[in-house]
Amino acid sequence: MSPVPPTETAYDRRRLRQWRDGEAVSPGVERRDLLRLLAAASVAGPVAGSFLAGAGSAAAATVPAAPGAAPGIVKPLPTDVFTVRGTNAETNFAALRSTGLHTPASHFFVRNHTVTPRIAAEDWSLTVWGSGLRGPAVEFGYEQLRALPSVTRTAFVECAGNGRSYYTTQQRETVSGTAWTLGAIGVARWRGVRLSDVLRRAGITSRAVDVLPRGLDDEVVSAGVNLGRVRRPLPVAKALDDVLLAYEMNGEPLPPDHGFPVRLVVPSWIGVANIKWLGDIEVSDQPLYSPWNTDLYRLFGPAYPPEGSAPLTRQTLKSAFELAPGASVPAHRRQVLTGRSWSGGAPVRTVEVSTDGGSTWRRARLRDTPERHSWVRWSAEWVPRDRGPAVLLARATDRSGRTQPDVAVPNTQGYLFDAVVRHEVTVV
Ligand SMILES: Nc1nc2c(c(=O)[nH]1)N[C@H]1C(S)=C(S)[C@@H](COP(=O)(O)O)O[C@H]1N2
Ligand SMILES: [Mo]
Repeated sequence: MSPVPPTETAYDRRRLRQWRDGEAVSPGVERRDLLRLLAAASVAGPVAGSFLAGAGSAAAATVPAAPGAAPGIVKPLPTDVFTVRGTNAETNFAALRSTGLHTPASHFFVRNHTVTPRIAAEDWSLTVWGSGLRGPAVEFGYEQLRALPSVTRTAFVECAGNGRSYYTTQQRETVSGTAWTLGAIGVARWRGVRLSDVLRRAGITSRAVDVLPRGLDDEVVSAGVNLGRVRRPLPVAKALDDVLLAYEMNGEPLPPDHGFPVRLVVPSWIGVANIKWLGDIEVSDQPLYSPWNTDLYRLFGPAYPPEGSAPLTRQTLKSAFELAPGASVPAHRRQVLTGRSWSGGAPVRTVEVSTDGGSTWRRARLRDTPERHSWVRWSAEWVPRDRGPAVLLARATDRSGRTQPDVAVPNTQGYLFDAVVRHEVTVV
């Protein structure tokens, strides 16, 4: 079988229309609740913000976490490595300077809608079921999955809201959701089974159109609406292309916070596609919906139609310095500025750096061969002269020809920030 890769626009402008017309189903969520969420999501500003905050960042607003601790995250969160944001932990980019291409699990950001569940491999199984299968539901145990042919792939997992805070700080826009800077991304070597192998073994038919992987973590309740368990449909073309059921991260079993025993890895797609603590996969011969591809993870705002953009698929283009915000740098001494750039669209081609707020630019030296689904490390030398505030900028261009713009097109939920970030430092 040679699956047709889904295009950004084809997936899936039709879905919302089909759902509205009653042609698509959204198991577990009342139609009126989805309509409410959808209506709220279409309204720009604080109303949508507070209504949707629950699904994006409930705990950020309501649970005051102690420094270095996030409710529900199992691994240690040292304050030099992570910034806790509600139930989530953002990687401090400066802490990546000492790490390699792959982000160690100890440094990998965590995005939890609720809390990390503790699941024993012996008690776990994956159920594959639905109208898109030839027969009844099929179960796969942990050892059974591990016995299937495995593949290893380097891929980033990056939250769709990564960089969201810059819509506010650089562009003065009001957006809802967790106020990430640039550290809601990590790159790992994932080992696991091809989703396509499992779907074929389960008896997927040519009538299947969507698959809906679902996590075993708690149901998500947002503004009194129970959205059910985290789940987001994937079109069959992507599911059969390069998606993994991963059970290892950087050569070790998945840590609890990153989805033990098994998670989905959907290369180059937005973070929420990478369902952790996978429990079941519905294979459907009808288009499927969940809150995570209807009101959430679409673009709403003046630049988009009232029903929002198509559901988000691939990540965008970004660059970050491995340097603390507001860092002090000594004058008249040679600095090696380092950072990373990545794109969900194509491998990075070039990275340019400016140390004078964008007046002049020079090429950074790429320290890795750019690959799809990954980032590239880079460096640039700088001898700061004038004492006082300075603004550093890094701008990537990928092989599709896209370059990071000066301004990102706003959307109410602050997804897919792609503009060049102004990194302020002080020369002392
Ligand atoms: N079951 C489940 N899967 C999930 C989530 C979740 O809360 N529950 N969060 C999603 C989101 S929004 C992101 S960005 C990634 C984060 O993966 P990480 O925590 O391993 O970095 O997991 C995704 N998968
Ligand atoms: Mo995310």
